[in-house]
Amino acid sequence: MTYTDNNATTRVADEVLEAMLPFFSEKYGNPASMYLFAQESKHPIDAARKQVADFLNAGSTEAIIFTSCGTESNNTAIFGALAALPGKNHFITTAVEHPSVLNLAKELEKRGYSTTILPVDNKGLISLDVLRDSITENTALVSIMWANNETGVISPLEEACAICHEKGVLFHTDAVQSAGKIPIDVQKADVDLLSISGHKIHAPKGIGALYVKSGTRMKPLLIGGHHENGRRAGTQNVQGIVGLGKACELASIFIEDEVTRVKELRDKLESGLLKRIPKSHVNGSIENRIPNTTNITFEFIEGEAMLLSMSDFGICASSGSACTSGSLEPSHVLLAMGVPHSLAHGAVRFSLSRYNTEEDIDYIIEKLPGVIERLREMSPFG
Ligand code: C6P
Repeated sequence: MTYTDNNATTRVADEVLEAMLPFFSEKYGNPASMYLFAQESKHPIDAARKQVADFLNAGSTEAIIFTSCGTESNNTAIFGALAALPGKNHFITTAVEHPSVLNLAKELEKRGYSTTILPVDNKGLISLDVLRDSITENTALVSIMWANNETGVISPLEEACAICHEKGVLFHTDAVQSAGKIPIDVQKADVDLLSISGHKIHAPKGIGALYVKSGTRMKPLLIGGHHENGRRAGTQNVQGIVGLGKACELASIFIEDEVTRVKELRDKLESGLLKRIPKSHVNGSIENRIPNTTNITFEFIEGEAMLLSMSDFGICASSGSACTSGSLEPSHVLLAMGVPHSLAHGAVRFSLSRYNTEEDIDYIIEKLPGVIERLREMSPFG
């Protein structure tokens, strides 16, 4: 199998699995219990919190809340921050966010909030001037993703955050796709809230984290016991937390590989395909991108048909984000960038990880031109 769908999910690193194993059937105590056996699973949570805090340069472990996934981190950040600011009811986000933010914005509208959805240009970038002009006295929170999951385009994050702070507005970023791919320093970026997800960085599915800057007022999304310092109720997912901690430690080590070798592989894949396949082009900014992602439109092709044909050769990629696959609608991200429906339908996202090799890239470059040629012969537009 040739796996190039790492923005959908990643394989769990061997070191992560090894770190997690003792917490299934040996050290399975509930970390909230008093006896010594349970404390054996409490200390590893403290250690993992430190690993996550170090990875983000959070300064303090108190800034980290463990959640179940990126979606929960985004929901906690946005609902939680808005609930703590009842006097203000305006929320700003962008047209290219993941559904865990964009559909939440729609839900907020139903609940009486006013929302502004910032447009993007044909490279997938927001305008800082439009952001500045959109902020009102009533704006409570701005949420802008750090890197887009479909195109890999990186937002002008620090500048956007500075504009919000000048105007006294809280800033959240969905860093699910930038974590592990570009360096993240929450203190340098000065964000108030930041979401990450374990399964995008070689930890398992079912674990995520939210960074909350000290002093940021938040209401919990999940109400119940006093877990996570009263900020997220529910028995802690000890093995997942330990796995996320280890994955963060490894991500710091492998970031160098990501921005050099993985980037070179992505560039080789991209230029190899563009050279061999006529009528193909990259979607989104070429300069401002995370190093592992390329989103390519192959004209006169249905992305879904192409994914199935690629799958026959054991090649895994996606036509957009995994959670909207199966829907017949073209990607909202590409449409927001002004890509016409017909071309948005023919887009394929390849996303690499540190486990990809030169052989993977050579194999895709060898097989894809034939796949496209056959599909184009069958296409009424080809
Ligand atoms: N994107 C994709 O194929 P979860 O899966 O809940 O841990 O994370 C959600 C999420 C939030 N933000 C961004 C930017 C994301 O990319 C994702 C997950 C996957 O693009 C699955 S839809």
